[in-house]
Order: sequence, then structure tokens, then C-alpha cells
Amino acid sequence: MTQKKLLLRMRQAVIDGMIEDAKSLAEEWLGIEGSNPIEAVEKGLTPGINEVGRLYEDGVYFLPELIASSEAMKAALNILRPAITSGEGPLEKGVVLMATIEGDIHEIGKSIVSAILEAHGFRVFDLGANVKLDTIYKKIKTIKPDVVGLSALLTTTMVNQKRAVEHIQKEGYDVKVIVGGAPVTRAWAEEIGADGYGKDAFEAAEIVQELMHKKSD
Ligand code: B12
Repeated sequence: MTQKKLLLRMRQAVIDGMIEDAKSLAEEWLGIEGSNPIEAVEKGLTPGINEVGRLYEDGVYFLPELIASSEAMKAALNILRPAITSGEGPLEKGVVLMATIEGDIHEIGKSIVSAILEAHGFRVFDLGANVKLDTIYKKIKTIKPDVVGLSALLTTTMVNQKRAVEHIQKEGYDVKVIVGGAPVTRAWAEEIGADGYGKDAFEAAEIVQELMHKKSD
């Protein structure tokens, strides 16, 4: 199968919530010599989940379809992720703590950001989704990351990004905070005093690199 066709089939497997298909297509992609796993995420899986979002908004899909599609996307991501990470180890450029904020179970975007940051040579501690603010603070103290990335997909949970930024500033932790997620904007990031915002995983990597440069200046 051509790469273009594989990408289209990956997109469709996510739309149809076909977990096994999504997994085997991801494996097939990795089997192609010289294939780029990031391209599969960007051009296969992500357009699929975006279409699912549209179908949900239009009332064509309901929660069960949304869950099936998410599971298919996650299963394929799990296969691609080890190939995305650079494994640079000692050359790591900095440490990033990633979490989807308390009250919010959306984890796909956050996991993509984690994978892309790893691909750029950062060491990432991914705490998962619906992470309690207290857990984030405790991990900041023990792991001492350079940057904390907080994801929110619900307008109702964005406020927890604000709480986290306020607390981190009040306690004076030596860490930069970046925020993202579909409803999050640059204006929101500025309003709450975050150090950075990224509209997607690639912008996230850019902003983390910039913040690391500022830190070492
Ligand atoms: C998949 C999905 C789900 C899955 C999540 C599975 C999982 N384990 O992650 C399931 C089915 C579980 C789900 C549940 C719910 N969902 Co939902 N879900 C979605 C959907 C369709 C796609 C989200 C997604 O994965 N997108 C793909 C990824 C790649 O994009 P992304 O997350 O935006 O991430 C990118 C960027 O934002 C950025 N980014 C993300 N995080 C970060 C962090 C940092 C630091 C940076 C820099 C960048 C960054 O980079 C990422 C990669 O490029 C969206 C629709 C949409 N249009 O977003 C609705 C959506 C987010 N869900 C919604 C809702 C309402 C819910 C529920 C409340 C539904 C319900 N009634 O129960 C529950 C949530 C319960 C809870 N407490 O959290 C609404 C939110 C509305 C709002 N604005 O508040 C949306 C917008 C759908 C809609 N139109 O109504 N959902």
C-alpha cells in the first residue's frame, strides 16, 4: 500500500473506531523503510480525530463513538510513540512535566505534545490526565522540571490552569509554565500569566526550546 493510502486508512480507522485496524496500520507504517512516525500522527490519526470532533458537534456521533475513536487513536499512538522518541538520553535538552489538568480526562493532545517534545530531545514526565493540582505541585518539587505543560480541553477546566499558574508563582518554584489545548488561546495564556502557549505540539516544542534558551541566558 502507498504511504498516502495508509494515511487515509489510518484516518478512517480512527473515524470508525477500529482499534485493531488502527494498530495494524500503525505497524505497517513503521514497517516502511524511512517512514516518519510523526507524519502518521499529523496526517493520518489527527485528521481522523478532528473529523470525529466535527461529527460529534454535528450530532452525528455520540459519546460511545467518540470513545471508540479515541481508543483507536490511543492504540495507534502507543505503537508509533516509541519510534517518535529520540532516545537521546544524556544529551537531553531539559526536563518537562506534562499533565492534563484536574477535572479533565482528555489526554490525546497532551500525549502527542509529550511525544514530540521527546522527539526534540527533552526528557518528559507525563503524569497523564485528570491530574490533581496537588500532585502537580508535589512532582514539581521532586522532579524539578524546567518546564511544566498543562493541557485543558474543556472550558470548565481551563480555570485550573489559572489556579496552577497562580500557585506556582506564589510559591516561587523555579519552573516555566506553558498551557495548551483546543479551547486555550494565547490571550488566555497571557491573561493568567503563563510563560508560554502552543497551538499544537510543534509550537509546544518551539516554545519549550525558547524558554530553555532564556533560562540558560
Ligand atoms: C476525543 C474526545 C473525547 C474523548 C477523550 C479521550 C481521551 N482519552 O483523551 C472522550 C470520549 C473520553 C471525551 C470525553 C468528554 N468530552 Co470530549 N472531545 C474529544 C474530541 C472529539 C477530540 C479531542 C482530541 O483528542 N483532539 C485531538 C488532539 C490531537 O487535539 P488537542 O487535544 O486539541 O491537542 C492539540 C493542541 O490543542 C495542543 N495541545 C494540547 N494540549 C497541550 C498542552 C500544552 C502545554 C501545549 C503547549 C499544547 C497542547 O497540541 C495538541 C497536538 O497538536 C473533542 C473535539 C475537539 N474538536 O477538540 C471533544 C471535546 C473536547 N469534548 C467535549 C466534551 C464536552 C466532553 C465531555 C464533557 C462529554 C460528556 N458529556 O461527558 C467528556 C469530558 C469529561 C471530562 N471530565 O473530561 C467538548 C468540550 C467543550 C468545551 N469547550 O468545554 C469538545 C470540544 C466536543 C464538543 N464540541 O462538544 N472527549
